[in-house]
Amino acid sequence: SRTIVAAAAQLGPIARLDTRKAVVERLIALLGEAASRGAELVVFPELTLTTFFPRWHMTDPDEIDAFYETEMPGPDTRPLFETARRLKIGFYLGYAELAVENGVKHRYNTAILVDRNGEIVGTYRKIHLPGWDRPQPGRTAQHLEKYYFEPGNLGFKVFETMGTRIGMAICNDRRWPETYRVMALKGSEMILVGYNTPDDHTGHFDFDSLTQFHNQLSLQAGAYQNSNWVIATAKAGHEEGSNLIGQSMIVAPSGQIVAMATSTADEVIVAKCDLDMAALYRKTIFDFARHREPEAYRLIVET
Ligand code: CDT
Repeated sequence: SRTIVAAAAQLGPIARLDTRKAVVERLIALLGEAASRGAELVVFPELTLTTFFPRWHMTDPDEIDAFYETEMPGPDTRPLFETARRLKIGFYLGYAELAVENGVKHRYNTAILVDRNGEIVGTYRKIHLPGWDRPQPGRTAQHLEKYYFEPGNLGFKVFETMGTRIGMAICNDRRWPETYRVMALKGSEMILVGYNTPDDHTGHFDFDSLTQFHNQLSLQAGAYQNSNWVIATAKAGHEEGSNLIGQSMIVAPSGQIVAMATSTADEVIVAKCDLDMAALYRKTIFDFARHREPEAYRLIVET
């Protein structure tokens, strides 16, 4: 059967003053460990290169710009690409992107897919941006993704590469069923997700105390209901006063978790993914062509 050995390379906290160079050294170490355990594809978190800066309300443009990448790879990230090429390992990397489109600056929460030759073969810009576009009074921790980013303009694409069909999502996207379904309808077999999830992300203790359960629930349901492997990777741990959950995991198309991180530090988890498992569910309970009833779903896209 067709298989790919995939890894989630969870990162522990990144401090505000940590340099890109120091972070990339950690990524290279994780890549090396993943390769030594047989991985062919490694998934890094959302906004991998810096601390999770949307927790702060910054107003100085230079201070803000310092968190974004204007080229990929750039001088700091090139060693990661070179190592991946040498190890023949593909990767997913999330970062803050400052793009100039038609002469206008745009800011996106972005992930790229790099193949085993070190070439960028796919780009995704986060569509579901959680939080607010201005600071919320009374909250100790802010979540200002709508202030720092605009919604992605590339849709949910599926990339044929590394012997499979891969889709990408970023953090909050994983909670929305539409994310997985659009890519599954395009034939994805694997969905890669990086995330940063603070344990107080809603500000309501009743919900926040269920944060890890909701992480698991979303990823397992997304995998099963869409017959996809899901590789989900956290940035975790105590980061600048925020507690980010870990629980990086690899979920099979059956919805079963086949590997999960046990720490909130830098940690690699690996699983051999049988890609034909995606087809198995799609030929049976989730045979979309035979069983879906799109006429009954119109409201979902009409409102
Ligand atoms: N990064 C990200 O999208 N985090 C959200 C939590 C914040 S909601 C205000 C998530 O869905 O995990």
